[in-house]
Amino acid sequence: MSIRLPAALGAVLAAVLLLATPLSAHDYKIGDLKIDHPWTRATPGGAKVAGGFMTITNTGSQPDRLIGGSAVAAGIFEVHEMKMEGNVMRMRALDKGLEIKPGQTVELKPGGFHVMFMDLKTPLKEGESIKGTLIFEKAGTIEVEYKVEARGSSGGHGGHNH
Ligand SMILES: [Cu+2]
Repeated sequence: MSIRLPAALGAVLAAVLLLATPLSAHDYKIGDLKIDHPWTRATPGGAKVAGGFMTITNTGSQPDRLIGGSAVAAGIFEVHEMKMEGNVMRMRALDKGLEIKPGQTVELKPGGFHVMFMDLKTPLKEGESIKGTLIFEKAGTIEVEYKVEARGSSGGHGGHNH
């Protein structure tokens, strides 16, 4: 890099870049784990289930597992895996939790690993944040907030039952 910017201009650019960061970005740290942007989707009236998504990175040297958690609106919280079996999308609860190996980043996303809010007491509304926890086997329990995003956000929990 041979381009030199006056210091003042550099500062302006830095400020612009900071402003460009989406306001919805939020992340958490517990022990060696970094949890980036937990989110969920608005539920149509009466729906009793919703998926929760995030990215988890293990910066340590020991494997850990996401084994549970909670969300204020949900009576039941489970860690799930979803995958195609033939033409059918199937989902199952991960009884031993979701492993995050040292140095690994695991993405929980629609159509893949996710957490499941079940027995919802209130609908999830776009723009709200719902409080909850995530429980890791080694790192312990951390409080997080799930941002509620638009109902149609990528993929879906269609095609399978709870
Ligand atoms: Cu599920």
